[in-house]
Amino acid sequence: PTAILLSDYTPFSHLIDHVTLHFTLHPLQTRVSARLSLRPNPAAVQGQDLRLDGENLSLLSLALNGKPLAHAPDETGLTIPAADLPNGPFTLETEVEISPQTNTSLDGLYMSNGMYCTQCEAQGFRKITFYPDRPDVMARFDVTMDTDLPTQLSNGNPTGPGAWHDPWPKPAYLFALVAGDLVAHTDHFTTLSGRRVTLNIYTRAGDAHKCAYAMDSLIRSMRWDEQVYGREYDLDIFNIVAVDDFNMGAMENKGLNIFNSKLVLATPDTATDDDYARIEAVIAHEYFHNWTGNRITCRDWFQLCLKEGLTVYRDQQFSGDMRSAPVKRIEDVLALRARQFREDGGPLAHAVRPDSYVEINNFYTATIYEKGAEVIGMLKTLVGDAAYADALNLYFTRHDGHAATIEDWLQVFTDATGHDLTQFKHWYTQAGTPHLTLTDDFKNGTYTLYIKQNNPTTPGQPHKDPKVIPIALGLLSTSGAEVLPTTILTLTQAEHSFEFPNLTAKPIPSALRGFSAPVVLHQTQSNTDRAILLAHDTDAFNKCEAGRALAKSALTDHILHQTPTPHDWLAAITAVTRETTLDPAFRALTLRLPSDDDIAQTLHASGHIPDPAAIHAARRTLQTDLANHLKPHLPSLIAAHQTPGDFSPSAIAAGHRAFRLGLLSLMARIDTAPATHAYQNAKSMTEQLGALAILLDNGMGQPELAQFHAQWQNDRLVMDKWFGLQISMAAPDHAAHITKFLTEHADFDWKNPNRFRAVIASLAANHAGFHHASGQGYALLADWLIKLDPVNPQTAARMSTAFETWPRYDQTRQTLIRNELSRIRQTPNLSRNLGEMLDRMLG
Ligand code: BAL
Ligand code: ZN
Repeated sequence: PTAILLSDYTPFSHLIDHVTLHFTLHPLQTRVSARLSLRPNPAAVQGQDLRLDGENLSLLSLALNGKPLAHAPDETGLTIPAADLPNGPFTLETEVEISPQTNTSLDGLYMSNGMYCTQCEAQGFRKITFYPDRPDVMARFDVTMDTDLPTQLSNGNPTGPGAWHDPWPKPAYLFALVAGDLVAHTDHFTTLSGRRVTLNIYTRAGDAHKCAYAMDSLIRSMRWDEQVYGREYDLDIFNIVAVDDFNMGAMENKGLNIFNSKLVLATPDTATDDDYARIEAVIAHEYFHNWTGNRITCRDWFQLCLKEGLTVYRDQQFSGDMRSAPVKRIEDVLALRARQFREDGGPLAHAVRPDSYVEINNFYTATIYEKGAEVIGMLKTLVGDAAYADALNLYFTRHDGHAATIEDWLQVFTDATGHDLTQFKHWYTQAGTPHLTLTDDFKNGTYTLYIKQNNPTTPGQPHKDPKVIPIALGLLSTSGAEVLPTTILTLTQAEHSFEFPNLTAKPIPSALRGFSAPVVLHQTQSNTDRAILLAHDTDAFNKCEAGRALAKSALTDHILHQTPTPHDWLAAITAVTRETTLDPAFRALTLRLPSDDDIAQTLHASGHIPDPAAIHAARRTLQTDLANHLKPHLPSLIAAHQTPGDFSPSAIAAGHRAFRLGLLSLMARIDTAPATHAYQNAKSMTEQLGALAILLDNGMGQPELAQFHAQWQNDRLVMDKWFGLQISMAAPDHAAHITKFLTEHADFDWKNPNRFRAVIASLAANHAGFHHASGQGYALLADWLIKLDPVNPQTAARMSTAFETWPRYDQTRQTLIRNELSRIRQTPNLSRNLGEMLDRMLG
């Protein structure tokens, strides 16, 4: 398949003023009638053929201005030759037949538990009807449907039973239709200007009581977007539907968001605190898309970060405001490093705005989303909060109703703030994570900081220019006093030096406060300085980061030189753990050792070949040493962080639970009885699952696992957890075996993406198990990708990223992985999705 290039963009030949769709729903023979009101696009080359996209559609009839046409479609669409097209407005009518029941790709119109539903982003609409399936073609839609099912939903406002009118022009990827036997959890929201909006969350009967938190999150999101961004909702109704079979997390279709049910349904006994936090974030994310994505959409799919980066940035701000902003920032950065730095450092590295793709669904990545959000955070730091607000207001007024580009976005900032963003644009066009090296000296009362910037090569981009990098810096004295409050240093060149005069002694730098740029920082810091930062830094991110730096140096020293666990780390962590003035959520994060994959990434970045088994062993040794060091304090701390009374999903209550589980996990290195007791007395899924994880991690928990199954066997979302936990907590020697065993379980419904991910992604997440020297983990993943690909290519391609880190490892593992990648590549009729991923990984 040929690559699509950004440089090939041309406007579509025609504009579509209006679309009327009628669906006669049937599992195997759904009929879709479409009437498109078209006219030549004055901005396009005149006299072109009309090319409509279409896949797996049986064309039943075709007429132009009421006159039948005999053109036959090809594999990817339908062409009406220019000779048949009027010069002015005209109407094109088509009728097609499709089969939702047999559509296992979960893309286009498909069925899930007897419900009809759609997923059209990025290119699913072409599986529903012949249409220019590209985001810059925006039209008003009217939709009607025939079905016996009582719940009949589409975009916009209802105009009658099963009839919907969407007054806002939209691209086809925002189209949605749902028909099912569903129940609604209903509430209302009155907007800033007094519009009363009906809010519904639709679920299967029996799940309606699990929607309260999602509804509360939606109402808070609507209010927040008015207060912080001045954005008001623009329809009479806002519907959300929870679907069990869904490739993504959720989808922002205009007025009809469709959600993976795991990101809607929550009760204290079935959802963990992490689930609650994700539900809040994703409900907000999809709602915020109404302005950043829907009212202003993307000109083409190369501009995906225009809506995704900005909307992630907005949902991160929202969660920070709803919860603890510093804790949220630490969590976001840990996730960024785990997913995006990993991607940026391997064969799948690509720019935030790529300039070529084979399959756009392969670009819904951490780089587009999370690095896309970081770039916006840097822009805000560089221009300042007030100028950022001005720029966003200009963006909303200038581009409302349009399909925009990154150039438009940057132009708005230049026009609103006067900043020249020519060099800043490299963040959008050049892939890879910058590495910064910090050195310093102190002479005659002047402290000098030297910063070197290095931008490693990435596939297809051998040359990189220096980037604009905002570094938030503070300086501390050796007694922990702040001698320089946070100051922004802006790098523009490969090397810089910054001088700080009039100091009485050499200070300790606290660089990259708040993680002010998505870069890897190399600095030689003594453990003494790190301990001072951990104890005294006023920046919560760097305070936590100092603890991680201590832990990482202890771990890498242990792995590379068998150095015993250093006392200064044990003492520093103990002090933070016992510091009652600190937020328990923060203490829980500080207590958590870097993950195995993080240590592997760190070792690789410093020129070492990571040994997964050695990393795993070292991490356990350090945990045990920390447990023994903290032992006298553990029982009282564990008792102090019991959350009394009724369950609250608040960040504060969740922080206590997270901290207590962290302490129980350490305690279990010495004695598992408290974890068993915690399991038996759990009052929430967080506590039940957390205690079970601790037991499994220590080779215990078989009776609890059986009890858990008996209790939850009828709850699909909880059973996903039961499947996943056994694999993610499995000892390295057993992980592949347990995974294989669970894939033979009667409840392993591998066509359900949540269940598939629960099992297969958990194997990939068990670093030492997946990378076991036997290669069994690699072979098992490859077998399942081959099996899933013809059924659900999007999910198969997504899961293949488990292999993206192959260049990190030793020659034997590299060969094992490359052999598996080649084996998958040789499978006949491999999808374009998985094929592209394998080609990029194989290089
Ligand atoms: N647009 C796809 C799902 C999301 O990012 O919201
Ligand atoms: Zn999004």
